[in-house]
Amino acid sequence: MRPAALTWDARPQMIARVATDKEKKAMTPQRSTVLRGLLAAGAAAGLMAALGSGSPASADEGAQAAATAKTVSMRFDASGPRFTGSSFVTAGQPLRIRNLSDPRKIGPHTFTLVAANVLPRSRKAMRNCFTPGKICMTGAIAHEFDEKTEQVKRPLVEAGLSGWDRRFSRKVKTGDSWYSERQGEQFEQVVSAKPGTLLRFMCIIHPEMQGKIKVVG
Ligand SMILES: [Cu+2]
Repeated sequence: MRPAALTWDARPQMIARVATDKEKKAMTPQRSTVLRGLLAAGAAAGLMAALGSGSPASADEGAQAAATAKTVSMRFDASGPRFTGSSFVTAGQPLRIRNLSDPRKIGPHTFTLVAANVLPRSRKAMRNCFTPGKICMTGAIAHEFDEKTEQVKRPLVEAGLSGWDRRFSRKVKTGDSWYSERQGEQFEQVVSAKPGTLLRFMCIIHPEMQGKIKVVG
């Protein structure tokens, strides 16, 4: 594991440099699958927005369609990149994640289950999220981000029981996570976490994108 982590050591500097380049040509569409560009988008657009609110996904947009899957959406608007969606989901039922934002504007997203102890809460923690041992880098490694090709080899990281249950934590360096780089893309699987669980989630590309959903019986 250590060699993989070492190759990431230069990443924060690289992100900062790319962010600067990106600012210069803000109107130039970035290559769609370049995580580097995404990180830049996160640094340039993300960290400036929504830091104060830290608002969880709370608008229960799935309530009116109780028979269908509960949904969490990835969005980007004047409030910055954020999650919106259901505040609760029934154990054993599907939870659907939708990417509604334009990757040319904000980059791709991940929906990554995380324990409270790895969630970056401060501006500084978000800025340092892509350093060894921190959740953004741990998650990128789990997704098998290839620095040479700049491709994500493993868009779906499935850990623990089948479905949404396993959270990345300080001790457990893997968890359930879905990577999306296309607008309109969606993914769903059942919630295998027990009733009573509070599932926290974040986007490892935009660390200020955070939310939580309660698992009910
Ligand atoms: Cu994101």
